[in-house]
Amino acid sequence: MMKRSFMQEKVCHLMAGFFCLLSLNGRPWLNAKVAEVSRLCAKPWIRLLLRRDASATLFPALALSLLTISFITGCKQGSKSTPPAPLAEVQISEGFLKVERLIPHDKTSYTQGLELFNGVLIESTGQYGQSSIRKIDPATGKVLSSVNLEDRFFGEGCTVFNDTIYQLTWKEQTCLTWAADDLTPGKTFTYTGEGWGLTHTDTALIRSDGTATITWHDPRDFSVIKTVPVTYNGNPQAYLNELEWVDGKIYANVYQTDKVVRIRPSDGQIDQLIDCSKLLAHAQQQSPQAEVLNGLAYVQEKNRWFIGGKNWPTLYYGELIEK
Ligand SMILES: [Ca+2]
Repeated sequence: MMKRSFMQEKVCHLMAGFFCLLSLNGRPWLNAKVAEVSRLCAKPWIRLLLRRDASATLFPALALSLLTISFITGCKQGSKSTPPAPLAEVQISEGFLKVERLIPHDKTSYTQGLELFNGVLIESTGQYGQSSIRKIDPATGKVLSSVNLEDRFFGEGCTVFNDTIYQLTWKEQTCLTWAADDLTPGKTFTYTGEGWGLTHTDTALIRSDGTATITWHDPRDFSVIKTVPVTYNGNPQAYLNELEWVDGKIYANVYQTDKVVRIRPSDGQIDQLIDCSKLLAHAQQQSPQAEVLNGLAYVQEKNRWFIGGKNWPTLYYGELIEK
């Protein structure tokens, strides 16, 4: 529908009101006024309109039609001119891991990436001179195979895409790749910025870098597809670390906290906080060397999670429960 100007709309309303008034012509208290106006009008067509016999039949119909049109178009105009409603505040839910099983974990393993692939946990570990990529039996925690990285690399997040493990490095701006079945090294890619966490969708890799921005990469050449700023209650949320993509949302543990956040990838807003403070407390009870929470692996077919941390002696397996 063509948009009318402000003046056109006002004229429409005035005309509707005018005809409404005329439709009441015939009532004694208006007769005198209408007759007076009629005499004063210079325009013959207005005098015609003000004739009492015409107003008795024609004007009510005209008035009703114009008021109806005016009302309908006025409503539509109103809806167009109403400023867009502010974004509804994100309802941030809370959750926790209902632990069902404890799995032993190498407490010298500085966990930087964790993901389940074909029933085996893939873990990336960090620290210069100690970094590795390894495969772990999720039932026993036993290390099935492990390959050390060159001393110049500090291992970070990892994910498996098309049977290839992608492993970030912290400041080396290098993404290493490995064959998922036997850890044979593959080609490497470069990127700008730091490497922290890594996960993937059906078509892209998603990287965190310690800032409040996450970056989508093309798995074929690691070129940047897009970036999304992440916010919590409208404020930038930095220190996003290990990642996990589950049912169209990104889970990230926040460095130096015992929280996991759930991020909407469409706009980067955090819509859930998962409290892992009890896990950290338990891990530190078992081993004083246990550092921060870092490690999320989702078990799709069972809707369960493995959650771990740097140098934690235990991996925690269970269900995420929303409070
Ligand atoms: Ca992960």
